[in-house]
Amino acid sequence: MKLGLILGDQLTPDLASLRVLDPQQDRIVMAEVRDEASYVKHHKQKIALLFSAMRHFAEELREAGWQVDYHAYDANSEFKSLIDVVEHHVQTTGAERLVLTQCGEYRLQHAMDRKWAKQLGIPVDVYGDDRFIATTSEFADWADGRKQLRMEYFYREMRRKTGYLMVDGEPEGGKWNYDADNRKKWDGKTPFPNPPVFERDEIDQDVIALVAEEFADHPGSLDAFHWGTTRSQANAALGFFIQYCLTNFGDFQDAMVRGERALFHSLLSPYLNCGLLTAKQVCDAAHQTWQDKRAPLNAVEGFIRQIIGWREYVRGIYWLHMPHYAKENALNNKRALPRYYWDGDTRMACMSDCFKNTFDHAYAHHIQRLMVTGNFALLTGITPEEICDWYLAVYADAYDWVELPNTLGMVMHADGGYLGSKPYAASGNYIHKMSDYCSGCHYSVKTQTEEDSCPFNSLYWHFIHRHRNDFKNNHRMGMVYRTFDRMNDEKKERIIARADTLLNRLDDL
Ligand code: FAD
Ligand code: DLZ
Ligand code: SF4
Repeated sequence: MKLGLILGDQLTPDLASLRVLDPQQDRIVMAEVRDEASYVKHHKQKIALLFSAMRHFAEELREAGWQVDYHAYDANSEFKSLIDVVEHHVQTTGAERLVLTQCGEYRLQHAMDRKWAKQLGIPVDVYGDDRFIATTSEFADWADGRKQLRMEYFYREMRRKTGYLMVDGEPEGGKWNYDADNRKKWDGKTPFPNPPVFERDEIDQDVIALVAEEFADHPGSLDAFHWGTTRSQANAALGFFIQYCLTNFGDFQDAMVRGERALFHSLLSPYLNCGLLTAKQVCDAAHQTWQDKRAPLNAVEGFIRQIIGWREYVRGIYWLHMPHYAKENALNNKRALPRYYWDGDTRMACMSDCFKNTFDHAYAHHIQRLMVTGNFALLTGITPEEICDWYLAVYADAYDWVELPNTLGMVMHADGGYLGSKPYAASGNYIHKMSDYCSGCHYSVKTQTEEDSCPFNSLYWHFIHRHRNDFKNNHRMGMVYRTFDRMNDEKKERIIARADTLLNRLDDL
């Protein structure tokens, strides 16, 4: 008899490990445990979503004929970690082997590889996670010999592999990438669909009460807990996106609008990452929309690229370079994370709106993460470890394999430009161009050195100035340095002095 361990982000019926187990003979174990629920201070909604989705999945498995032993969270349990639970079950069931699918996170996979088989006294069989489009070794082969990686080239391989938007070996429409069409500010007219709000069943209610009680000191609120927790709700969320959002997804992908949490984004990442939806299912649905002529190419290509391109690419980088990737700090940052990343209280309107979205919904869309809260951390030189822990804690979709390369690589440029060629540093001008935040802000986006000048403006030039040496060989930064050098010395000095003042009182902004 074998014991199959299913982790919280493996809630998929045709998971590799389930395919090799036999419901007649083998048993499944799933467990809510302290160590997984608190290795960072996960947002309350992230824990509630995961625990409830796990409990629903256990039901789904039982209905399909599996014998499932489920450990609900108990703060006083003698079992604090997954290995504690598994050890207990191996002893009580007499299992001869433990079977599982490769963990999403290095932390857990490494612990398993190092000590589980020895501690349990039985073999541990780990199967590759084939819910992803590319295997980790396929990615490693592609990356082999390349000094710098570029998502675009990997993405083209994935287009060829999947056949999405391909016609006779060529990209649909003649171009691989329609990103240039996807940078519009919101037009102020196109109405935003209201994201679905799911009804709560008894399992959800139990879990919400449990999280409120046991994780009261974790960030975020449970008041607007709207995430789906079952496969059918996740499917409904996908259907909603395809029907009401995809058409405008491309055009307004980079836009930000005050008080609007999702715009035309899909809100599907938590389901993809915990296994309630698969990448193939989501991309098939989007591709079908294109084939039925129900959405434009820039939208469908942009959406599919995020999944078979970016999502797969960051996972590849993660597994190729862990564990040392997590320690990289190429820009030698030393500053602590400002207070408002945890309490949300700042006069910067853009940051305040992103924090509100984050704490109310365990969500912020990509440009909010990249160009507002991420950009600010980059410009102010926050230590990569602190900002990575923050992103890992506060979002419902956050798992180390996807959060770390996005934060450490894409946002913080702490891998020295391995993941992306140029830092996404920007002044307030970019935020002003893409949003309506600045009109309602305490600070003025038009000026740089006044008492009420937008902090992003001088901090941007401070970043450029202090990292001249780091970027001296980066051709994509040449133009920025030429602009800086054309400023007269007095102006430069005033900007740098203003930024220094801000850096000395960051918590007060
Ligand atoms: P949409 O805009 O609707 O995009 C569709 C899908 O594409 C997403 O659901 C997601 O699966 C995928 N996707 C898009 N961009 C990326 C990307 N850069 N990397 C990987 N997948 C992508 N995404 C996570 O899933 N988990 C994280 O922990 C995470 N941390 C991030 C941290 C930072 C600093 C940044 C800049 C980005 C991070 N992202 C993360 C990527 C992206 O912001 C989210 O995937 C996206 O905002 C999720 O919302 P959505 O489902 O509405 O996405
Ligand atoms: C994120 C999370 C949380 C909050 N809790 C659990 C849990 O109690 N049990 C579990 O199996 N998984 C949980 N997860 C997801 C895990 O952190 C995730 O499965 C691993 O990190 C993947 O390597
Ligand atoms: Fe953000 Fe600056 Fe605009 Fe205020 S003025 S919203 S701080 S970019």
